[in-house]
Amino acid sequence: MQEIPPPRGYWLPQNFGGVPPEFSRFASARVVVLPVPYDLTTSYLAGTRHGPQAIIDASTHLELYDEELQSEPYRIGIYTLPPLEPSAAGPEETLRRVEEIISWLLEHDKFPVMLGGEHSLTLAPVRALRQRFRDFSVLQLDAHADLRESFQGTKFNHACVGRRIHELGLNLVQIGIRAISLEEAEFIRAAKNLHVCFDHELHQDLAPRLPSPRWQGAGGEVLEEALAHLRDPVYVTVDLDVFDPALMPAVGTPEPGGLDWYTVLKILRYVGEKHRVIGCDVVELCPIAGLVGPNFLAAKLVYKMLGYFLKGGQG
Ligand SMILES: [Mn+2]
Repeated sequence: MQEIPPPRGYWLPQNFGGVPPEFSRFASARVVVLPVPYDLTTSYLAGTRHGPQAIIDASTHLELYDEELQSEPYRIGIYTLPPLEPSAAGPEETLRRVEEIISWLLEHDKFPVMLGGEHSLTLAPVRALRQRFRDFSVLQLDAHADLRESFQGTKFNHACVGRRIHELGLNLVQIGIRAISLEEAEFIRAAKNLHVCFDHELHQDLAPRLPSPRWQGAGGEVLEEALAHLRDPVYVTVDLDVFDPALMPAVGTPEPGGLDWYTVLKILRYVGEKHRVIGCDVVELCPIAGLVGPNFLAAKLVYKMLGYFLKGGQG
């Protein structure tokens, strides 16, 4: 039976960005958004399974012109996949499904953008990219190092994703870290190919009132030093709890402190200018009913990343 198309007009686009049909077809899109509503191993507040849809809903209200880049990044083409069905069988099967889809996207030369869901998902795109690129760096913006060997009975817990990435032999740079265990602190001290920029180091420049001027501007220098550890190409994973929870309260594990909007943008713009970025994800949005600010922040962050990483829609 032939499929009957709906008549033209009067339809609100239900894709990331609310992008018009000519810029949201799979064949011509450079970017493919994969929503993964999964939060099986969440340990504190559950609900990140609602994150991807909240980001897509908020994204339809984005201004698609980027005044900083003076371009319209969506013109590169953004196709949005339907939400991936997580497996009830456990984390490994869900990760396998995501890896399969990301590999398929890479075969079609798409730039993958995964929307989580919990952070354990990041291992899947990283594994898929590893099949294609022998070596790359992973930049992780996060309040947590996620370097535990295992947590609550599984190695595929959100608290272990950094460790799983690192043991693939990839270079890992973490920024914004402000909650770790003793086990993780010892691991960080001993590990190679791992650079951790702690949040408190970034906030040292809050101390210009101290008697010694040597603290002035230290945050910027620390950031620059951390980013110098990245080697091409780069995968970027943003756990939204990297932000100050005053700005981003809608996360499962909020931590006081954290980065502000413009510091995160500065980091991402720098990475897009200096490096070839091969994919990214934004994870851990746990929407709060009636509070749309955090959802919109997450949606705008994704769109800013596309502008930075794909050269304002040119690359
Ligand atoms: Mn985190």
